[in-house]
Amino acid sequence: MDIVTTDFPEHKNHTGALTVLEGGQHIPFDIARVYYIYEVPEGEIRGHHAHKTLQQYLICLQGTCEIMLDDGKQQRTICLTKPNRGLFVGVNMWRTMKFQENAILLVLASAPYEEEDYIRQYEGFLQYLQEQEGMS
Ligand code: T46
Repeated sequence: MDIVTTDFPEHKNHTGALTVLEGGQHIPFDIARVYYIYEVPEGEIRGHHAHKTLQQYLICLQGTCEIMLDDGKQQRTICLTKPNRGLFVGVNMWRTMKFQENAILLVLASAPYEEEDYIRQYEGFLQYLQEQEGMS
């Protein structure tokens, strides 16, 4: 499984740090939606789904988020601890996110919210992957 993380440019001096993400330059898709997840109880796990078409960048703005990715064959866990580091999560990838206390996860998404794009049952995800393989 290929994992793509990007360290976005940081402008740092004695007054603090600023990170910039420019559409068309740092993010490989047009950003259609931004949302962020916060006030998650320590150790809570969210996600448990995959997307059929949605591409996203996940950025942990504060604290630590562990992102578990599963492509149906392999599993990888990526620990996001820096507010200028983004993790690309593409299609057909089962994901769960574990939050440390006070973590804030920012997500840049390639499309508006659409419940039909979610696969929320793991068995259904494996079946969907098999169907996709059969079609290629
Ligand atoms: C993902 C991970 C990283 C909306 O109404 N609009 C939205 O744009 C989103 C993202 C969610 N919602 C509603 C749907 C649910 O009633 O917010 C509620 C919580 O959503 P969900 O349980 O899907 O949240 P997570 O943290 O499990 O997953 C989210 C995204 O949904 C998902 O696409 O990849 O963050």
